[in-house]
Amino acid sequence: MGAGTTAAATSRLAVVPLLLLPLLLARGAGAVSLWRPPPEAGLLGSAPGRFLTQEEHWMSQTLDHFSPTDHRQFKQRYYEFLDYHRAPNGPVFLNICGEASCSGISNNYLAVMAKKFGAALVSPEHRYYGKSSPFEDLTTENLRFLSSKQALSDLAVFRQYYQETLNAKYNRSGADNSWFVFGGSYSGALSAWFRLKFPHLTCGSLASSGVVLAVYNFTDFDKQIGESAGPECKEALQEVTRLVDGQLQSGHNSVKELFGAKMLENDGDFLYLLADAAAIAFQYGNPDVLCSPLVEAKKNGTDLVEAFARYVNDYYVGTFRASVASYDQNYLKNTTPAESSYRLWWYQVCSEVAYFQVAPKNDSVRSAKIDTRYHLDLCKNVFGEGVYPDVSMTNLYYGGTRIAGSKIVFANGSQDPWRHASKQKSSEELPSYLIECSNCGHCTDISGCPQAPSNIGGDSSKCSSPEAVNKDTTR
Ligand SMILES: *[C@@H]1O[C@H](CO)[C@@H](O)[C@H](O)[C@H]1NC(C)=O
Ligand SMILES: *[C@@H]1O[C@H](CO)[C@@H](O)[C@H](O)[C@H]1NC(C)=O
Ligand SMILES: *[C@@H]1O[C@H](CO)[C@@H](O)[C@H](O)[C@H]1NC(C)=O
Ligand SMILES: *[C@@H]1O[C@H](CO)[C@@H](O)[C@H](O)[C@H]1NC(C)=O
Ligand SMILES: CC(=O)N[C@H]1CO[C@H](CO)[C@@H](O)[C@@H]1O
Repeated sequence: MGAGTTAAATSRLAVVPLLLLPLLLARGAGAVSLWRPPPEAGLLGSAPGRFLTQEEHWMSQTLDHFSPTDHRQFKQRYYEFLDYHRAPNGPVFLNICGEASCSGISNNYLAVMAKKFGAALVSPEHRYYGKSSPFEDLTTENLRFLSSKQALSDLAVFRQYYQETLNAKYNRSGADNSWFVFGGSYSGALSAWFRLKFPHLTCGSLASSGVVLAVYNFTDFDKQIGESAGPECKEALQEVTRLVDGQLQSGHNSVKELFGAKMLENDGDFLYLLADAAAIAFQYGNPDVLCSPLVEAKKNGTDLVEAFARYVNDYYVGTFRASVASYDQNYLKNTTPAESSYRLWWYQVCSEVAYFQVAPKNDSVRSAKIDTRYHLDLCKNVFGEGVYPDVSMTNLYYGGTRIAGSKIVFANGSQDPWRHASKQKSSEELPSYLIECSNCGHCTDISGCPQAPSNIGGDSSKCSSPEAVNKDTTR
């Protein structure tokens, strides 16, 4: 291929992520991976048209990239979609699958862009998740190769492997297409870090809600929930917390029954479920589903805890398909979780990035019982002694918000509690955008709002300020 073609493709690509169009669509297997809890099947199910392809491909991957003597391999699953590829020189869009099973290439906004730019779409599954686990038994000992660093090396090896596959397909040797990486949330961080660590393997990166800053005591998370909720709803949520705390304190475990959570014997696990349930409304752009009934109940004097329980049962569990059992530390101890990501993500939290969503000292929305101790106890109880998140080492290794890469675009949703772990300040080499509207949550730039339940081809008119989401920031 001519060098001129590559350069042209590269400069056109530089424009791609600047089009913060309404992207809309599918969480889960797409560019967006759900934070916590990770996506489980249910939400979109097998809605027709959800995927461009679900045909599995496999490559042999190195288990430990940092040992010169350990030559063990495992099978890594990936997907490819070449229908839009302008052969042979069109770019390759690498969509990084994050902390969940990766079930195909979604027919989402990235697909729209791939069509526009004549790009090939490829998507490898993250090691350990889904069907790409090196071990059947996920003991703590066997989890030691689960880290963002190993995952980034997987991506580098995959990138080279797939380039050769493409070259073979097109009868070329030594050719190099332009590669652009995409990701959202944790995979958004991976997307930024991949460009940082392997700048010769990619010409640019989109880090949608990319959580590049590992945070030990992540109090800003809860603070953002309060801000996103607004004064009335925040007060109602705080009252729910006070009431539930009070009932637990006086030994009234029956409050757990209201939430279908009798199995959560540990009060901390139960309170975490409630905190997550509230957070998710803002994280995924559905504030009214939570706030309207709560504020109304507060006004008309009906039972607030019952109103909140209805939201948790109907929405968080019913619509969003959250798993109550996944909050149970005994469940997280299970080392044979058939394709369940909860234990795996907690391992990454407990060993590398923390993001402990602790209650701030003052004015917290969640129960004060969700503190640093709760998280450390969970890590110890689930994984044993010696698993500890060395957050300062993680940030030293990647740079945190001082990441010194280039051609990485950061985008945050204004209501998303995760935005405080993303890049703070925009710069020429690392432009950062804040997409502001009342229901702009996690990965809004590539998913639209609200994101749950999501519908294929989504609709930016459901964003409170479609113009903010549709803003064409190309200059
Ligand atoms: C690649 O080369 C083989 C053998 O020379 C030939 O049969 C095939 O058609 C070629 N494929 C392409 C895409 O050019
Ligand atoms: C996190 O919070 C705990 C409890 O307030 C405190 O003891 C600890 O020093 C904090 N750690 C960091 C790194 O901020
Ligand atoms: C009070 O508000 C709750 C929550 O929206 C609602 O379910 C209930 O019907 C209301 N009760 C009255 C008496 O208006
Ligand atoms: C605690 O939060 C309240 C409500 O936001 C605020 O008015 C108060 O000043 C805060 N107190 C401290 C000690 O920060
Ligand atoms: C915490 C936060 O909101 N981070 C940043 C997201 O991006 C915008 C735009 O650059 C920044 O202003 C925010 O500080």
